[in-house]
Amino acid sequence: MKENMRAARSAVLVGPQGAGKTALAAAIIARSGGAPAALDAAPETKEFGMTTEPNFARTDYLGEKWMLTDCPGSIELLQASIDMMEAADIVVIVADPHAERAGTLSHYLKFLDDRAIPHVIFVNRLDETQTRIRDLLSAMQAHSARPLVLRQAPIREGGKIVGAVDLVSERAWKYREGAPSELIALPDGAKEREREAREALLDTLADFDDGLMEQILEDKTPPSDELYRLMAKELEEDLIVPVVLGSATHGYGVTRLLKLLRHEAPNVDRAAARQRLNGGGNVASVIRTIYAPHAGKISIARVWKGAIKEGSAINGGRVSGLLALNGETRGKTEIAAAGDIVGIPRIDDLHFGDLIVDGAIKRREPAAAQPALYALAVRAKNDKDDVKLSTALAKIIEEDRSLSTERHGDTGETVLKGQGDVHMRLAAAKLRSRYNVEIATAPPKASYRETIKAPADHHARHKKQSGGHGQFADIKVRIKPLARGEGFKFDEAIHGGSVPRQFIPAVEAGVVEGLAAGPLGFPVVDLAVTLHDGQYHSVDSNEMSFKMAGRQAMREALPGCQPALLEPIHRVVVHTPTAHTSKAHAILSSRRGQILGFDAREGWSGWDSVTAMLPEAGVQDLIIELRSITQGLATFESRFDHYAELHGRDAEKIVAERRKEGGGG
Ligand SMILES: Nc1nc2c(ncn2[C@@H]2O[C@H](COP(=O)(O)OP(=O)(O)O)[C@@H](O)[C@H]2O)c(=O)[nH]1
Ligand SMILES: [Mg+2]
Repeated sequence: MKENMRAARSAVLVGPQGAGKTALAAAIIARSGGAPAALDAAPETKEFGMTTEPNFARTDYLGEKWMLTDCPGSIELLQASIDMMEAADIVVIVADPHAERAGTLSHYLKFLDDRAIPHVIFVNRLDETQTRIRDLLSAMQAHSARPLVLRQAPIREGGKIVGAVDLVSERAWKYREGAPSELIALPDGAKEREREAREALLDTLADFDDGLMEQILEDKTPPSDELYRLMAKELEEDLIVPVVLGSATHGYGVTRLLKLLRHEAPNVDRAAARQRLNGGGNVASVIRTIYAPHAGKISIARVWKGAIKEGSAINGGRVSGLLALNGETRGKTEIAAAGDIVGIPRIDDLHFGDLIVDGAIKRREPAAAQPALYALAVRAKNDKDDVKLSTALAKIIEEDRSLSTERHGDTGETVLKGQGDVHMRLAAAKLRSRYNVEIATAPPKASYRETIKAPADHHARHKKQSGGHGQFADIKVRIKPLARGEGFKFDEAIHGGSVPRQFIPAVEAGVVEGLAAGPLGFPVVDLAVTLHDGQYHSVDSNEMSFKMAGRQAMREALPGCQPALLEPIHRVVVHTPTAHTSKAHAILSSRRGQILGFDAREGWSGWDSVTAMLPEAGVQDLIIELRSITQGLATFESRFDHYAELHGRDAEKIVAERRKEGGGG
């Protein structure tokens, strides 16, 4: 690398699935003259027909180095885009040209607005549509806190877009298939529209610059280079969002985009400052982890300052085989300098978010991952693969932090949690193709409980005579229902030592054991048990005997206390674009949800939040139904709130299922 070469900049491509991100990344590489990169080489890409993990590539454009990251578009893989955007110098949102699909940009726009990350929008696929750019722009604007600034006005012939006018230079370009556009005279028909659009652009720029405002008020025309300078400054400060036009597969608008990136994308120090990465001479951070067949763990890091060199040490481990990433190809490199994105192989101590400061790992708490929206109980189809499954799961979870596992406290199931059914199927495909483990999945069981509705007095006697010492314990207990949420209470009212002090804790322990599974087969809650009388035998009584008596008392008495099933109820907040709010209501109601109310979603224009109490059983595949009616956009938060009694057929079904599994009496 030449000493005076500008530090590499990172452009991250995000946007909805099918918008053309991968095609645009390929077009950028081709147009800039970079070595073609095999993008989408992951084995799952074919099976799922989409980008399934970020593609890292690099190219040089007019002597400047670019790190390109092409992200998956599926909303279920949003985490990858979030993590990549966080470390970007500039984000290119690749947009679908249809105004009615503008909402698909909202998750990206919201994140970028909140984090003040510079971003531009590339409206793709303009070869295919007759979309009015004005309508599209206002539809997209509804989802952006920052003003969108159209940088080009389309030139049409017979309804088709054939070129564009740059609204700053006022030069017109005619698109050429797969080649840089041709400079043409501005067609008469486009002049009026060009003037209007340019005025809008100047007005928006002037909103953040008094000097420009004055010039406009005095009817002066600012020079182009002054406008370009302002544009770059306002983009760097994330005050405006430039919008450009084109078609990735035809190569339209690609040179314009490259020039915009070249002149206006900020340097690496801005992203470093945004992440408060000061101090240290050589600073990098881990932005992703991958496990490659044969190569093992590769920590993908971005260098923010100084360099990482082949042969240097990280926490005492030697950096060996530093990798330049270009699509499927991972070439060896000697050094990664500021701005570069590089693969560091086999340093097991490195994890997502870690900083590497002068060869030492500094752990940093990463931003919270996307909350889980969907879960499945998983097990290896073949029992002997159990251990293999848990190691493989740990690896795919390290690669994708919106995936997690949990051991279900009640049922002992391993539950895999993620963002939706595609995410789960992708995990299963990875386990199969990369780790050779087949899994079986099932909806996880809800955490049912049971309680009692009637009190009882019970006398239990545990007695056994077998050779030498016998066992003897006799207790009388009062059992009483408690209010919802009060749990379990035990006390004693023993007079005159009918049950000796030292045996009372044993009675309690036995009762607790007896409550682990009640007559319906579930843990029993919300009841009080009072030990008030009993008998003992000076030789045959011991702790074990009293414990047995406590357990026996519960087993015998509870069926007569009107057992009742309790189901877990979650407080659920569904976030949805306003257009779908009433459908979200309907979905919640159809799942026995009780709507508590709805409101505008805080910080999201054009969105509502609907709050409801929803049985846990209705939370399980809620995201699938919600997405199917909201262009995949709706999401929700959910947390356990309370237990509520469940009667009738629904309850009977659950109890019957539990019996079939061998629980309950
Ligand atoms: N007609 C047309 N098709 C495009 C354009 N850009 C991408 N495509 C096609 O749309 C499909 C999805 O593109 P892809 O780049 O994989 O989308 P991604 O999910 O955003 O990465 C592919 O078949 C592309 O060839 C475009 O500008 N015009
Ligand atoms: Mg793609």
